[in-house]
Amino acid sequence: MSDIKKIKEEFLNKLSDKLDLSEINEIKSNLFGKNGLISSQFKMIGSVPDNEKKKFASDLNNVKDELQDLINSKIDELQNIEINKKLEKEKIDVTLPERNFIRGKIHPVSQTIDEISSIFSEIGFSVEEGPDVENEYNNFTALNTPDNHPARDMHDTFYLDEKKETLLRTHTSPVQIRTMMKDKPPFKIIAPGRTYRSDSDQTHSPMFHQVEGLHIDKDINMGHLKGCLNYFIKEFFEVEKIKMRFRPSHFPFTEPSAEVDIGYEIKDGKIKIGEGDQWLEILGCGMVHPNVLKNVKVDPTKFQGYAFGIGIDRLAMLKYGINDLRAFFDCDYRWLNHFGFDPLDVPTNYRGLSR
Ligand code: 2NM
Repeated sequence: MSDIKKIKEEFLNKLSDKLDLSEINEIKSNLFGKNGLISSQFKMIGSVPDNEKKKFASDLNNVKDELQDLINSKIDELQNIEINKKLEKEKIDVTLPERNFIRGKIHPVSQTIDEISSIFSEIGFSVEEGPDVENEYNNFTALNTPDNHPARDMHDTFYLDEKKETLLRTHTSPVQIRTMMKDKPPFKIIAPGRTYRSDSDQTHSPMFHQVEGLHIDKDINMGHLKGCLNYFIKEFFEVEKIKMRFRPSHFPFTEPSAEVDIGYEIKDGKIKIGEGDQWLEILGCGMVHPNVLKNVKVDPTKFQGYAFGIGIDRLAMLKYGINDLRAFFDCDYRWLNHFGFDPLDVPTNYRGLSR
């Protein structure tokens, strides 16, 4: 029997056994690898006598094709079996109902902060943040608040040490102080965040939220302040026109200072902002005191501007018809579910500021 025939018989026999993929691959390389049996036969064609060459080559090609086909079909078969096994194991029944899951809600205060940030960012304000734990200097002294000022009293401020050097910030003004100390004017920023005062009743929570704004540049005056606040209130309450009045007031860090009221009325048990003859106090503001600017190394003869402070929690209550402040921070899941905002349901006035 010729070598070619022997190879064929031997391997047809081997391939009739039950083999796994690695065994078949081994046979494949024994035959067709670089020094495989078939490959070696091909190298021998040159030394076959001329009159036998044609038949030798033709037989060799036939055997090669036959064994190759057989091996490839065996490999295919085994791979299919493996794929089917995997499919069987990983089968997903897409007709099953989904598992129960709870989608969280956005807290009304977070929603309101996002809306406020978005409204101010449209007129060029950027958002700054700072720590809740502040030092006495940034919270009071830099803000022209004298040692004997009632806001410094233990009954109003949460101090964190005996010497009254560290405290929980009572407003977000220290963020403005930090920003003015680290950068150069002009400044056009808002600072939203948590603030703390030793106060707790129907309308006061010891932790509450504030947004303060600051615009410092050359030739900024109270007219700019009025225009800015007028724009903000209209945007926030989504009304075309509002009634707004400035009442003289006092803050150590502004001169002159004012409190701002907006007009409203109750119609069908609902509050309407911008109409009626009732007044609602919503913020404090003024022109930044020259002493504050000096404290942060800004020359008050070259730069001046306005600042304002707004309580966020009450704005949220007004806009979204929530009447009990204390429920805000109870973390009652049912309350959150009712008053919270669906993260996937975007309100019409929400300008898409990413959190
Ligand atoms: C208010 C009222 C008036 C205020 C002042 C400053 C700073 F840092 F620029 F001096 N920030 N915020 C300010 C002024 C805050 O809250 C009722």
